[in-house]
Amino acid sequence: MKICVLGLGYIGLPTALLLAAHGSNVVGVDVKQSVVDRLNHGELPFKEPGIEDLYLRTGDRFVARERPETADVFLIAVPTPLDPATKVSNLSYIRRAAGMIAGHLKEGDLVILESTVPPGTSERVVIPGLEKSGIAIRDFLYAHCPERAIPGRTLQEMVYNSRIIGGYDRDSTDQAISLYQTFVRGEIYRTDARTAEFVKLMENTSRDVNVALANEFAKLAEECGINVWEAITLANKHPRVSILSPGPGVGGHCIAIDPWFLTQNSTGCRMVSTAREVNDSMPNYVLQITRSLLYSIKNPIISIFGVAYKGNVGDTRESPAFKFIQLAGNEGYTIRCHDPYVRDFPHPLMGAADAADGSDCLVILADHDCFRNIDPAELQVRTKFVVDTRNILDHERWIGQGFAVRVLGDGSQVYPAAPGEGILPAGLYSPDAARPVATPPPVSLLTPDGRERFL
Ligand code: SAJ
Repeated sequence: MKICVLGLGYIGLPTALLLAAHGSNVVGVDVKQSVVDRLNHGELPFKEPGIEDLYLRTGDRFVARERPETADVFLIAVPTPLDPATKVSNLSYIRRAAGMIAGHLKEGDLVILESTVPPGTSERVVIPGLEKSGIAIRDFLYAHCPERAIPGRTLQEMVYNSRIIGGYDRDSTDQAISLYQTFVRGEIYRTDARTAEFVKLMENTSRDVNVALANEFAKLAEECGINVWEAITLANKHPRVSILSPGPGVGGHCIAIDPWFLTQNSTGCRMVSTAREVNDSMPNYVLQITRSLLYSIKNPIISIFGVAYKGNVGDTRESPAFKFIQLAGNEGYTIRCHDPYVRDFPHPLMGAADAADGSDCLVILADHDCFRNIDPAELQVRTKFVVDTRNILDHERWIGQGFAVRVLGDGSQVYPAAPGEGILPAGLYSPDAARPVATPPPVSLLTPDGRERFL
């Protein structure tokens, strides 16, 4: 079996390598010559656990090219970006891939779309593009098999996650299932192409809405004098509750984008777009926290730790760090960035010690595990402020080194602390003593014995 995989990015390349490692002859196609050249010299364009070993297991069954060739199966895994101005999907890469395949399509070939697309794209865009070959659908096979693997665990999830396979017809679904069964160990569920498109978008939209809920809980907890992290842990003890974690915003190439694919043709849906707004507002919220610490420090320097869109990955696509950096820059702050996972970033990246040197506030944006081990005693900062948006630092250790720690979503400390005295509660702070100049309004709580207590 010869398979052509179009798009050698975070999904296409691992999929191509898995297919090759399980016995198929695979031609990986990418329009970027640099990617093709690097791969043909044994160099992988990005990091992902296990990918180098997998590449070695493909032997001579994987080769990279700039153009597709005649094959039995074509698999499309190209980007589907969002036009930021209109919030409408840009399907140009999909159209181009379909056009390239049309030049090589034969009767009986199978074409699979893995890229995430708005509902109806297979019928309205991809299949008509393939039919430009002169071969009508039913004389070739077509299925949409949306990818579901999470960056950082891509290979494991590609093998062990369940898959949804939506064929144009029964034969298409059967053939696609046979192909995925060569390497997928999870369950494979059958449906039609349009439902598969919709299911994928529902999955990511549901995650986005749930992160937005966690972010709103964080803001509410601060207003109520509660530590949201403790509250979420307790709420999640309920057998039917599973609240996600707040953070500086939602990034990545999927969850920040896919909800718009679902609603782009709709006129009456509000919850999905509201969740997007909530998540998109989080960098502003983190800046507000940072500003409240720094507002009277002259020419403040802030050090951002973690510019990747989430922990333990080097991917910065749609990272909330971009918006935070832009807003902080507009504020006049000098910005330093540190991220041990990221290779390319428009802002210069520095080592942890250099980034922190002379800084007035460390802002933790991505929850890289290695940040847990940073020794605050080794950082030569000017002012000992740290904003932890992921609740990952060992706060006692930082406090022990004289830092004032402000944790996103933690409004639990009623009395203010200066640097060296503990976790800073929500509120505005004077720069020298880091004491609130405006304390949060009193909050009344009912104690377990039914008495009212004012914070
Ligand atoms: N995030 C939070 N709090 C959380 C969870 C996530 O703030 O509790 C943030 C992350 O920091 C990140 C963003 O959300 O900025 C998205 O991260 P993620 O880990 O939730 O998801 P992705 O984008 O890495 O991968 C998602 C996955 N989808 C689902 O879990 C439903 C993955 O399975 C998909 O294959 C992938 O999108 C995709 O390519 O569509």
